[in-house]
Amino acid sequence: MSFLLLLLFYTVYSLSLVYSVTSEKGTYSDKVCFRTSRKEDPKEWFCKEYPEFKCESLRKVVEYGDVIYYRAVLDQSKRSKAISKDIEDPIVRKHKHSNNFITFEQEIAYRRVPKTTDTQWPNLWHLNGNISPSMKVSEAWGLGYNGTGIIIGIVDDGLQTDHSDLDANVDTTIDKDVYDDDSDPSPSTGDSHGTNVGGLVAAEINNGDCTVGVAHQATLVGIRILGPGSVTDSQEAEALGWQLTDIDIYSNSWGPTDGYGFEEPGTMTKTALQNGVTNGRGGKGVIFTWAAGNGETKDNCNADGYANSIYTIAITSVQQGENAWYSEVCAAAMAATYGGSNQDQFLTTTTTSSGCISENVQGTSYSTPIASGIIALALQANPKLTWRDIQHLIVLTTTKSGFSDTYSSWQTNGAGKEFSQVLGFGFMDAQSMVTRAISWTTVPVQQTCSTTSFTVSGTTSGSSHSSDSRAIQNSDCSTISYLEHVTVDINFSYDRRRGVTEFYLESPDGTESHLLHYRYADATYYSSAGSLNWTFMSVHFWGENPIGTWTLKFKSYQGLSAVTVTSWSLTFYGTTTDPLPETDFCVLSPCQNNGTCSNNQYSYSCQCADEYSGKDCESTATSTSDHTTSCTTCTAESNVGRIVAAVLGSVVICSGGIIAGVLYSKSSLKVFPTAATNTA
Ligand SMILES: *[C@@H]1O[C@H](CO)[C@@H](O)[C@H](O)[C@H]1NC(C)=O
Ligand SMILES: *[C@@H]1O[C@H](CO)[C@@H](O)[C@H](O)[C@H]1NC(C)=O
Ligand SMILES: *[C@@H]1O[C@H](CO)[C@@H](O)[C@H](O)[C@H]1NC(C)=O
Ligand SMILES: CC(=O)N[C@H]1CO[C@H](CO)[C@@H](O)[C@@H]1O
Repeated sequence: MSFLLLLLFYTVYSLSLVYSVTSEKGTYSDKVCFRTSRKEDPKEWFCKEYPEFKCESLRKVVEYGDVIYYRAVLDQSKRSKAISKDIEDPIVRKHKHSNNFITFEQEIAYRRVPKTTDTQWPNLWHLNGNISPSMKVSEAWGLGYNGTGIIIGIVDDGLQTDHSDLDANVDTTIDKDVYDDDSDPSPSTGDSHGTNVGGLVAAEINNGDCTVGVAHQATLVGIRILGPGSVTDSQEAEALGWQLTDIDIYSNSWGPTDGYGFEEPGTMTKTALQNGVTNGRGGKGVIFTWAAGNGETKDNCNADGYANSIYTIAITSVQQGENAWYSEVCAAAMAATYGGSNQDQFLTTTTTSSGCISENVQGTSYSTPIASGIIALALQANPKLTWRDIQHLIVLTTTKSGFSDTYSSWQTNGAGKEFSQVLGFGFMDAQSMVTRAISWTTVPVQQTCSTTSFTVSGTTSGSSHSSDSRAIQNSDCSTISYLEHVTVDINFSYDRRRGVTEFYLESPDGTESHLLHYRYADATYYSSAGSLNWTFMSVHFWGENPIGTWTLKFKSYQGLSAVTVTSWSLTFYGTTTDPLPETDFCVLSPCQNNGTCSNNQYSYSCQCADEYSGKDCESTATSTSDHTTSCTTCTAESNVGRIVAAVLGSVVICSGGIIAGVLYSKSSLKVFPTAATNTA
């Protein structure tokens, strides 16, 4: 087969990961999903009228407003021929046009895999070990946050609920095996991935056992979605909406196969994600964290419709000094945490058969639960946070932190925020995140604007790029001045090798986001001509104003194909007013007790209360974590309550070494000229 030839052709191929082609097409399952226009509950009529289905299998899968999907399973025992994997079932064909149903469809099962890597290099890693930079998790614990009260669903290949390092934190009364449709999420023999993930989130502390989770007092709920076979849309939708009234965070370290393909959630799963952020957590929205994938910089997470959803938070990994070797190019990635690496250290976590493992614990599968744990600490610090508050908090409190990006250079976007094509806004800092969470003001309501579809009919020639620029006028999008996500629908075709297609989007501020770049495996497996209509998502324009000229550049890697863009359109998400709250950064400052501070993002001022003057606040502030220390006096002559050091996007240090918060503004402030004023 041509694969070996292409191996030589694509000389950069590394044998560290072996791809097996599983079909993007999927196979017919025994499940049928429907929507009905009948008013009565299907429980009253479906079984009676459709005896070809297992009666007890009927259930509601997802309900979002008046959109309700039900699922039923074909009964093999009532038929002589086995259900075919290749063709639509005759029973489905017979009923699909019945007036009872708005839709009636046999589900296709797709292959979904854990986001792990498989190499051999035993090593050890300790969460709170001596590593720089640090994710500052123990500092967040020191501030009193440990995840208590937060419920985290581990959506994976199961969870060993009686593991001695997890059992005290597991709630087995609301857990679920969606894959086998029963109430026990215990994994099959050999499936330890979900148990590895669970330990990183919430393994117990101080029990003399294995490891400790980032949110070691949080509650875990096992939701099994992965097993030996494929899974359907309704199963994924059920898993991502399971116990929506209780669960705060759904931690997802799985998805389509890495390396090649374009796969996205089905209609029901998309509805479940939107329902989760709309109706979960009492209307504040649940948090869906998602592993960005391990396809290395030879893959692009934008081809993974789960990671590139605006409703999920895609998390990638760092190793010492740079992005992890397996991290993908990812315009949808918001942030990174340590994910373990055979090039430095593996992580350590719980595993099945009541074990403890560090060998091979590397992958975005493992950086994602660490992020879920950090988010749990922030939700504990401020339970009012919405799903979008969490995304804004991540943008504000993650920074480059000295990590280089092995694919390209870091850039600064038009809102002054540094980002990388691989690492998003950078490395998560639990202390910053909880500190900023405490005094967070809910961001303004989300606005959206969509452009009409721009028709292009531009084709690339050779290796040079073609482009199409469109001006967005104020009248096109008057509701958004501060961007969050940008999605781009592109309808394109290629005359050969899909994976050589590349897309770059440039904003009016000149920020360039790599929506798609050369993916050698996709170019290998999809070698003939074709076309695709795909939605790409980027977080890189966060904080920018959408008004101005947007340019879509397209090309084919080394001119190996001719890429044609037929049409494209943009959808902007964001807010009308500045989402950054005018928070008092000195809220934790000891000076606060006897004065007031105010901040408008460009300048900062503090004022002592009338009766306090003459003594220096710094003298009583002893350590950065000692926030309860307070001064009784303050004076104009000293640095009372004043920011003494702050770099854009970094922690603000107030006088006395007190960390007051994280500064994010449009102009980079290094010096704070406004001295404390004294009324005395
Ligand atoms: C966890 O945090 C809560 C709230 O701050 C606190 O009451 C509890 O003692 C903490 N538990 C542990 C084991 O640290
Ligand atoms: C998308 O492109 C294909 C050809 O590549 C074309 O047939 C189809 O009409 C296009 N659709 C839209 C909405 O532009
Ligand atoms: C392409 O995708 C967009 C967004 O999902 C959709 O609105 C449009 O109808 C699609 N076009 C085609 C030709 O499928
Ligand atoms: C007005 C005011 O808040 N005064 C406080 C100044 O700080 C001391 C020490 O913490 C407090 O006891 C006062 O109440």
